[in-house]
Amino acid sequence: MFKDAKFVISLPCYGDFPGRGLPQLAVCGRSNVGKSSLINSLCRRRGLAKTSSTPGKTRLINVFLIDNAFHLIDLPGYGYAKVSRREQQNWGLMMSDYFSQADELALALHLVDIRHEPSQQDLEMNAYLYQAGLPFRLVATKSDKVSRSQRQKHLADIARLLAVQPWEIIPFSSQTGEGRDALAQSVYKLILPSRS
Ligand SMILES: Nc1nc2c(ncn2[C@@H]2O[C@H](COP(=O)(O)OP(=O)(O)OP(=O)(O)O)[C@@H](O)[C@H]2O)c(=O)[nH]1
Ligand SMILES: [Mg+2]
Repeated sequence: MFKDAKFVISLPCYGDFPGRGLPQLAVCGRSNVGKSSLINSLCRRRGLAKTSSTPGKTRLINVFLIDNAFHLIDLPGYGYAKVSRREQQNWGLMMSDYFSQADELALALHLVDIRHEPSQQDLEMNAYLYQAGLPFRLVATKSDKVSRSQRQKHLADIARLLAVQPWEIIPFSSQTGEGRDALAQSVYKLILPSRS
């Protein structure tokens, strides 16, 4: 688990980020998949990242400083049907702006909902991460919502569509805390090997 977390800044455009230099952990995924909840859960701080049952809550790039060691980047979610075309284009620009300039990006966490087959946009996000050669881990959120017997089938479907092995996907629940320690550990191992 992370010991200390501070909110740093909200950015409409990553190019403006003044705090360069530290390694970064980026969190991406569909709107409402549970990105902000996962951040709060990893940091054990309820209101750190704003969560909402209404999708599309996080429209800016939010940056947090974790353990004075790395930046955690909460990226705005995709796939929310009710946003205008203009906002969708704006989202695309924000993401390409981020991924093209984030030289310090050490690991991306791609979140998908364990209950659903990955969407077209999940596939596109996955293809983008592969093509850009970015190191990423898949996290299957809301694992409390599927029964034990359903879980393996859902993980196998996600793995097949997103071209990873089922055991590489981390099941996660911000409600029960499942996956939290495993995820925090692998984050530390991958982005700060000297500390773990
Ligand atoms: N049961 C359950 N609900 C969850 C879990 N994680 C998130 N939720 C719920 O899902 C909804 C969306 O969560 P957020 O964390 O705001 O999702 P987000 O991905 O940050 O959404 P955007 O900011 O819109 O992109 C909220 O109602 C959460 O309470 C989980 O692990 N289990
Ligand atoms: Mg959010």
